[in-house]
Order: sequence, then structure tokens, then C-alpha cells
Amino acid sequence: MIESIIFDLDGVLVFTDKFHYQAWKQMADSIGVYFDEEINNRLRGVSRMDSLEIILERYEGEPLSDERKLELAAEKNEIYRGLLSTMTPDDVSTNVRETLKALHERGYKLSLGSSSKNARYILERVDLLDAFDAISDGNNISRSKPDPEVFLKAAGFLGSDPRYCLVVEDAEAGIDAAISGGMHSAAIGDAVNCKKAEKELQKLSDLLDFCL
Ligand code: B16
Ligand code: MG
Repeated sequence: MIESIIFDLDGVLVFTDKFHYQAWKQMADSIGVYFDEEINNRLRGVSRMDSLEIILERYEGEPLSDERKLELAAEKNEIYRGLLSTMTPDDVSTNVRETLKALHERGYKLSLGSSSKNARYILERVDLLDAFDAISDGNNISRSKPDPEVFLKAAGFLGSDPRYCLVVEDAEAGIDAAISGGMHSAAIGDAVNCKKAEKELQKLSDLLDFCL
């Protein structure tokens, strides 16, 4: 039985990888570290500071202090926020918008479960804030996926037992998080390849075939 559905944001409801890429690339260039789309793919679902550490694996300069790392992450975020400010409701597909509406009408409680600290801002830009009963994001967690904290918080906000929650994710780390949190899981996009989720979705509206 499923009573609540928890959605990852980036890669499930909206696609901001290109903005993450452009912003990290600009930051990486500023300190002369190599960065490409393949490295960017490893950042999916990973927190901002953990993403920076992955990028710095290629860094060969003088060791960076924690303070400097925070500064670099802040610079990236400023560039990223500038790019996010160009988003509009047209950046959400009709398939996504109508699926969320239909699930609500069927009586499911819906929450966001995103690692991003910019999640609310993104939802505001694309006019999806009202689609959710709760929002669990990078601001209310101290451990990032594959730790289940973000999803367990979402379940808590909704008042649901994790056993009755379904997580929809595009990242393997997110599917691992759902499983270790004792939740059901559905993979979409890249996460389909890891073959760990109970359900695989070609498009979000495939949820409507089993969330009746
Ligand atoms: P921010 P999700 C994740 O969002 C992104 O996939 C990941 O690339 C990003 O580093 C992370 O949010 C943190 O984002 O810098 O905005 O706090 O997929 O969990 O919705
Ligand atoms: Mg994601």
C-alpha cells in the first residue's frame, strides 16, 4: 500500500543539470581545474559541497582551506541562481504537471525530497509550490543521499510511515536512499540503469498505472 509519494526535483520534475554544468564550469575555469560533462554526471543528486570535492579531485594547485572551498561553492551558487532566474512555468512539462495533479486527486500525499538548497526557489519559478503538501530539501538535512534523511524527513512532514511511501528518483544515490529508508522506489531517467528500483518509469505519468 502506498499513501505518500516523494519526488526528487532535479532530473525528475525539472532539468537543471545544464545550469549546474555551466556554473561549475565557470568556477572550475576560474581556478584552472579540468571539468567536463562526464564529471558533471557524477554530481547528480550529490550535495553542493560533496560536488565541489568531486570536482577538486582534478585540482593540482596549493591545498584549499575550508573557507576558500565555501567561497568557491558560494560563487558557483551565485552563477547557478542567475541561470535559475531565467526559468518559467514552461520549464515543467504538461506530463509532469498533470501527473502531480492526478495523484493529488487520487488522494495521495505528495512531498518533494531534494538535496538542493535552491529547491523552493526553483518550485516558485516554475509555479509548482502548490503541488506539494510538504517540502524536504537541502535546507533541512545534514547528510546527503544515499543517506535516507531527506526522504525520512519528507515522510515525517507528511505523517506517513516510510513503509507506505514511494520515492521517485533519477539518481542511483537516491534509489539507494529510498531502499535504506525502507521505502518503495521508482526509477526514471538515469536511475533506470542501476536496476535497483522496484518500478521503472519511461515518463512520470507511468506512475498513474500503479498508483490507482
Ligand atoms: P544546490 P536533486 C540535487 O538536486 C542535484 O541533482 C545536484 O546536482 C546538486 O548538487 C544538489 O541538488 C544540490 O543543489 O547546490 O542547489 O543546493 O536531484 O536532489 O533534486
Ligand atoms: Mg535528481
